[in-house]
Amino acid sequence: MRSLRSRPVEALPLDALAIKRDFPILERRIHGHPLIYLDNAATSQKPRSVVEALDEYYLHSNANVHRGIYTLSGEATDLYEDARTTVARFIGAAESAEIVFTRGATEAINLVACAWGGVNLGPGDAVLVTEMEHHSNIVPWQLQAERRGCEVRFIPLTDDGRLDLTRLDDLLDESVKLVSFVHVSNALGTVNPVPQLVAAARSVGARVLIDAAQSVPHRPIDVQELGADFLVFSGHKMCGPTGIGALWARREILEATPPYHGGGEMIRTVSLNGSTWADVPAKFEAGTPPIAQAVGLAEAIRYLSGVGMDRVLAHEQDLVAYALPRVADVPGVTIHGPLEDRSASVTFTMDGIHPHDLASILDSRGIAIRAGHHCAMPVHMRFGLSATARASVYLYNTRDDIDALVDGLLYARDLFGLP
Ligand code: 7TS
Repeated sequence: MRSLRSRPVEALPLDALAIKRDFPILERRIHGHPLIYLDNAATSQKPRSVVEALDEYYLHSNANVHRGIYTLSGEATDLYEDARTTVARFIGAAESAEIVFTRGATEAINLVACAWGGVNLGPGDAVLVTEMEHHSNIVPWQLQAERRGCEVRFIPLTDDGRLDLTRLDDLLDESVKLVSFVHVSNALGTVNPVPQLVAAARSVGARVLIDAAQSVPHRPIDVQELGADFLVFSGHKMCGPTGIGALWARREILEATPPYHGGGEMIRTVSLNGSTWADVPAKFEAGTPPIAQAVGLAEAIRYLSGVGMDRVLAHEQDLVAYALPRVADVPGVTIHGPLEDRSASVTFTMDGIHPHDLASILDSRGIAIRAGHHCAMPVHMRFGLSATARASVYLYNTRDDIDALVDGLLYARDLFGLP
């Protein structure tokens, strides 16, 4: 299956202006200015082909899956299962049964925490996460800690926003049953050293979960190369619809894990005395699944594969290398997170202007950035910040967008009367 993955032979530069034309929303004007969308870490925009695939599904093939023995239901089932295969190939899974559709990364982590954690975590056990996690990779483990008496430990951060692995030996012992970490930080842009963390986890027999919400949309991912046990991501950050994402896990782990939610679709038999479960992945997909969303996600993957994930990554790296020194050169700006080996977002603060004011001044010029804690409060506490501003790029952003951002930051200083 891995050989079928779409990877261009060479990473020719992509034509971001042509790509921009595939995204109708980017033709909008906001307060009289062309929209410059720089909040891609929160959610991406959608190409026309994804919206058309949703339309086509609802207008021509809509039915429930795995149920009716009639043409439409068969079509909807094929589309849904084909989408699973498309996702599996995109991330190099060994088989499509290793893909569980969920509402997104958050639900996928909660599934692992509740279902896997329910039989693998107890008093005396620990889950090791990091201080740079999104709340969705902290809170589910804290809930398990309350329910099961296990402990949550945190790998601390260095001053430049990387994991401080010098503390790993103290934190990692045989009581750690799972090491769960973000591949690419949404708050700092840090790219974490997966091989090193996987090897460390293996040395104490722990399982590994990778939160790939900010990596699957932006770089080629091969779950077999990464070597983890679980990997999660969301469709809406990768040109797909909201309401769908995926958990990848090795088949034997899924088979050994009890169900998460109970209901239709996930059973083999039900009697008044008890029930038995469907095979994986259906065992984890109770109720009517997000069928149209799966169809849309598959179309998003075809779109991204058509561009080539190597080219998406190279384009974003070029944009961030262009953006970092220019944003840093604006008077009063501090960049947070590493300055090298980083991802597609630039997180910063500006002396004298609160990030929320900055975001609303930029909005008055049609520029959308995120301000706040980005669902990573512990990161902000670590650096003594209550909020930051974050500009995050995707395949349709251009150097002109970065220039507009920098002009907007200078304009904000003018407006506040700052030198
Ligand atoms: N993990 C990471 C690293 C994320 O960046 C996000 C969302 C999630 C998990 C949760 O994804 P969801 O689709 O289940 O909500 N991050 C952001 C963000 O940075 N701004 O808004 C959402």
